[in-house]
Amino acid sequence: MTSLGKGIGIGYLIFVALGLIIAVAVLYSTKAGRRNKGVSDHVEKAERAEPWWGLFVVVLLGVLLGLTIWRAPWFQDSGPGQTVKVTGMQFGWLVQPAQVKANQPVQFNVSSKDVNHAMGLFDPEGRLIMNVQAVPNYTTTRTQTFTEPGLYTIRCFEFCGYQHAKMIYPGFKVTA
Ligand SMILES: [Cu+2]
Repeated sequence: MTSLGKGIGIGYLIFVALGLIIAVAVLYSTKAGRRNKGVSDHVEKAERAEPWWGLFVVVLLGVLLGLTIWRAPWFQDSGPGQTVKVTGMQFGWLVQPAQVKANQPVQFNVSSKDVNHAMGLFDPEGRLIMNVQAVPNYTTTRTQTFTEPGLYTIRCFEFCGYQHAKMIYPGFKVTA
């Protein structure tokens, strides 16, 4: 083990020990104490209401979770199922299909038929928005949601031979 690894290990142990000490201290401090004599009525009433407030919080959090979990990105990724297969080859791109819908996630499965290429994806204003290696015998997956309809361009971003500069695919269409 390197000295850095040892240091990190010891630091981690110290953190765990500190955490345990704090947890015990909190547990001890919140232990129910002996009831004071002459505690006022409204305090007792409030104490009786405590479980209901606890239930209220649990129900509220449950409702909020139920309302918002559907927006979590892992559901979006598997959503409407727009999948585009992009294959690079000397010297061009195969894009299937060449048209997708905006505002719905698109999964790109990027690969190559021969040598290493890279898929540089440009939006209609010419800004680079994605750059993925296209590797032979391997599929790289990227998910992208387009917000702007228009014609997008793919350019090769990995020098792959004498016509590398001609590997331009200008017609990837995003519809509204
Ligand atoms: Cu190329």
